[in-house]
Amino acid sequence: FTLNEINDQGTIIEKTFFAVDNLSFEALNPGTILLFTGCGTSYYLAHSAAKYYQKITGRPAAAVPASELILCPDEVLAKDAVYRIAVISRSGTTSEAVEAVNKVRDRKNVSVMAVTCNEDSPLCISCDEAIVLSHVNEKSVVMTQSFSAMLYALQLYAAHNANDPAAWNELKALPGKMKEALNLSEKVKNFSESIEWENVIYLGSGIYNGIAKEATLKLKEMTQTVCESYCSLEFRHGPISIAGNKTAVILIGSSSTLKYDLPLLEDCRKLGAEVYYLGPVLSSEDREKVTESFVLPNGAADHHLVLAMPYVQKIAYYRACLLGLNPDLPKNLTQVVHI
Ligand code: F1P
Repeated sequence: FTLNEINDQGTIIEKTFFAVDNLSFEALNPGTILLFTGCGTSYYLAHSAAKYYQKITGRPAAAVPASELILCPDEVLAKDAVYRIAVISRSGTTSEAVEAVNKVRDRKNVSVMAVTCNEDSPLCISCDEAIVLSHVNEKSVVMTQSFSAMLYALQLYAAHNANDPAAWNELKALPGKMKEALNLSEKVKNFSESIEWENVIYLGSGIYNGIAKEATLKLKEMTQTVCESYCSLEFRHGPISIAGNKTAVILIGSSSTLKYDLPLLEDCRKLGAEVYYLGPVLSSEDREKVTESFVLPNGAADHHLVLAMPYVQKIAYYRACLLGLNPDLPKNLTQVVHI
């Protein structure tokens, strides 16, 4: 299922636009903190969703694993603040996500919104509002198109709350660009099948940090490769000691931070690592600074961060095939975690 679900993301993103466009949302007080939460992939999605929401609306947002709301709610939720908690879960049945809602929804400073692909789930039933993407019906254990669709839906939600037609229009262009990205991302196959690397580091800052985290998780889930992710410049402060032969460093970047990020890649290269760039097109001078660049479709902007997903998902998928692993049957994992 996995490759089909990756390759179907153009259609899924298109349907997601219409699904969200048809919804109406409760207006939020500008002081309300949007707290995004989930488990695993859905938690990494929460990272990028929170950064994007804050950037577009100018309102406070953060991300926290659902388990932290269960284990230490008073360290997460301040008594004097007002929260809208967006609980993200493909299945809507992950027990930590459901229990987190039950634990905090009776607080008078908290309201809860479900973001899920399962309309009939306990999560939907226990929340005040929901974004339901019933057209996403993923069979695979690993989440691919559901990540892209739920992140995109939350970006549309952010543009709606910001009352920002320019952002909305940029987002509206995503489905077409996604179809292009699915073709361009085939270029990662050579990289995936290389025997030059054994360990991978994904770097991404701001809205791209959640993408870098999820890229790492995909590779771990499908191939059990040793891999880590960092906010890009954090890598110099200690973790760089693992850069060397057999390490691939992949920056998921934005044009606006290249003047900081490319010197870091050059430093990693001097230490023996192979360095890769995934983002909007580079100048010919900058292209020389990396081993290879995986270029997003023309006109890709920060609004279109979801376009990086087919590339990182295919890196994991093709690597699994090279190693003789079945991406549909990842080791030690089930589609839903119940505790
Ligand atoms: C979240 C999740 C996945 C992970 C694994 C188990 O599920 O933790 O991220 O890949 O397969 O489930 P959900 O709450 O989004 O349904």
